Amino acid sequence: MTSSLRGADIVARSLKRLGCGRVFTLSGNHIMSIFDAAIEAGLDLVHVRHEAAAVHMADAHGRLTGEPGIALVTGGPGHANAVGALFTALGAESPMVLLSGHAATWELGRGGFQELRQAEMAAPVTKASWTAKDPARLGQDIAEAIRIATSGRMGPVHVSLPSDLLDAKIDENDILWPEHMAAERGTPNESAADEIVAALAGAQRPVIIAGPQLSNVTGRALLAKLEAATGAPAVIMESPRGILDATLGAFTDLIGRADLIVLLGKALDFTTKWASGPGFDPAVRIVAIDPDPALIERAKHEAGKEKGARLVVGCTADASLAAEALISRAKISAKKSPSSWLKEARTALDNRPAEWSSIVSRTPGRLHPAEVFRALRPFVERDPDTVLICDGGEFAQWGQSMLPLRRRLINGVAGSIGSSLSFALAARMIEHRAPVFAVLGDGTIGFHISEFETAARRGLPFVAILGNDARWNAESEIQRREYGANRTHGCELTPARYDQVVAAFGGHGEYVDNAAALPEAIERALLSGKPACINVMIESTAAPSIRLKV
Ligand SMILES: Cc1ncc(C[n+]2csc(CCOP(=O)(O)OP(=O)(O)O)c2C)c(N)n1
Ligand SMILES: [Mg+2]
Repeated sequence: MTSSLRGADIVARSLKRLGCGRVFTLSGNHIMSIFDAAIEAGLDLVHVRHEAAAVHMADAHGRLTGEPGIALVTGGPGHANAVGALFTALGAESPMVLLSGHAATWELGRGGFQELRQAEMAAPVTKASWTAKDPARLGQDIAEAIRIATSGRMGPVHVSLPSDLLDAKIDENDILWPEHMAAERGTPNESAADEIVAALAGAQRPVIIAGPQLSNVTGRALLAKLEAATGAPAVIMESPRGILDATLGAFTDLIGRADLIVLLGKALDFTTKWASGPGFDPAVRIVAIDPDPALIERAKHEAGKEKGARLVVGCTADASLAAEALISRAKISAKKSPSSWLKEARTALDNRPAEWSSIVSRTPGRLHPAEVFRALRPFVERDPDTVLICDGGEFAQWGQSMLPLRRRLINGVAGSIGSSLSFALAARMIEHRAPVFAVLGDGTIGFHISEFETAARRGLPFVAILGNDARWNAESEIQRREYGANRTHGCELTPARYDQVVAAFGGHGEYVDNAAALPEAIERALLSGKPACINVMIESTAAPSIRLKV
C-alpha cells in the first residue's frame, strides 16, 4: 500500500523544492493545514500583523534577491487585505507570488465561510490570477506561478487554494511534483539592436531611461556601463514623480533638450509625460525596448499621436539583455572622454542647490529635512551594502534626493505609501550585516507600525528615520498650492510619540528635536541591535524641486 499526502503537504513541500523556504504569512482557518504541513517541509513562516505587510515583504524579497517572494494569507478578508499591496509590487515589477486560502469548492455559490471571488479580485493587480482545481497538481500551480512572476516583465501572480483541495489525501503515486522552470528572458533581435546603436550614435542629445527592473545593484552597474559605452546619460526612473523626481536632480531641464529618448524597460506613461507637450522637443524621437509587446504597441500609439512616427525602433526584449547587447555593439570606447552632452547631463543629474548644505530650520524644536539627511548621509555611506528604503511623502523626497542610491528601495511607480517597515524587515532577513534604514513620514508609519512587533519577535534590527511634522504634508501641500493657504484641512495629525510605541513593541525608540542630537541618536539606534524608530520632529516642508539656474 502506498502512502498519501494532503494537498497542504504538496503545497509546503513544493515551495521548499522550488527554493522558496521562507514564507511571509498571517494565519487563518483556510490555511492552517499549510501551517501544519510547514513543520515537516521545513518552511520558515515569517508571520506578520497585517496581510498587506506579508505582500510588501514578499515584494521586497523579490526586488532584492531577484528570486520570487512568497506571501500566504487566508481566504476572504485575509485575501482582500493582501490585494491592495499587490498594486505596489505590480508597479515595481517585483517577482512574487500570493497564495491565498479559499472557501472549499463544495461551498461555492452556497454562502460558504469567507467565500469571495478572489481570483477575479486580484486579476487587475497581478500578471496572472487563478484558483487551483486539482490537489495532485498543486505543486505545478505554484511552479507555474513562479515562472510567470519571474519571466518577461516581472510582477506578482496570485493562486487561490480551496480548503478542500488542501485537505484532500492524494496517493503519492498520483502526485505531480513540480520541476523548477527557468524564467523566460527575451534577447533583442540583432537588427533592432544595430538600429538602436545607430540611433544613439546619430543623436546629438540622447537620454536613456531605464525602468525598475534595473534599479538593483547589478542593474545600476550595467546601466553605468551602458552610459560609458554609448555616451548617452542613463538613469533609472522608478518614482511616480517621474521626470520631477528629485533623485534625478535637474532632469526636467535635461529631458527637455533631448533629441532621442531610449526607454529601456520603462513604460511610456504618466511618469515620462508621454514624452510630449510642454517641456519636450516636439521632434524628439523615441526608442522603446520592453519585454512586453503590448507596451511597445502602446508606445508606438502614444509616440505617433503628436507628429507622425516618432517611435524609431520598437524592440521586444529583456532590459538587462538588451543593455548587454547595446554595450557589446556600441562603437564608442569606454576610454574615450565623455562628450560635452554627457558632461552637461551629469552636471544636471548631480545638481543639488548649494544652500542645502547649510539650510537650517526656522522653527525651534523642529529640524529641516535637509538637516536630518545631512546627519544620516555618513551612516548610509559607511558601508556599501547598506540598504536604504524611502517611503512616500514630502519628507522622504528630501531623503531620496540627498542620500546615495546604490542599494535603495522606494515604494515605486504605484506611489502607494506605507510599505517601508515591511521592506526593512524583509531586507534585514537578506542583509545580515550592513545597516538597513527606512525613511518615512508620521502619516505613513501608521499603516504598519505593528510590524515593529514582528521585527522585535524575530530579532530583526533596522533603523526607521521618522520625520514627524504632525500632518499628511504631501496632501496639505496640494491644498496650499491648489486651493489656498486658508483651505488646508483634513490632513492634520498630532505629534504622537511613535518612538514610545516602538519601545512598547520591544524595539528601541529615540526622540530628537534638535539637530545636534541626531548623529548620537542614530549611533545608539544602530548599537541597540533592535528594530528602532528615531522620531525626529521636523518642520513641514514641501518636497524639493530642482531646476538649473537660467
Ligand atoms: C496608500 C496611499 N494612501 C494615500 C496616499 C496619498 N498620500 C501620498 S503622500 C501622503 C502624505 C504622507 O504623509 P507623511 O507620511 O506624514 O509624510 P509627509 O508628506 O508629511 O512628509 C498621502 C496621504 C498614497 N500615496 N498612498
Ligand atoms: Mg508628515
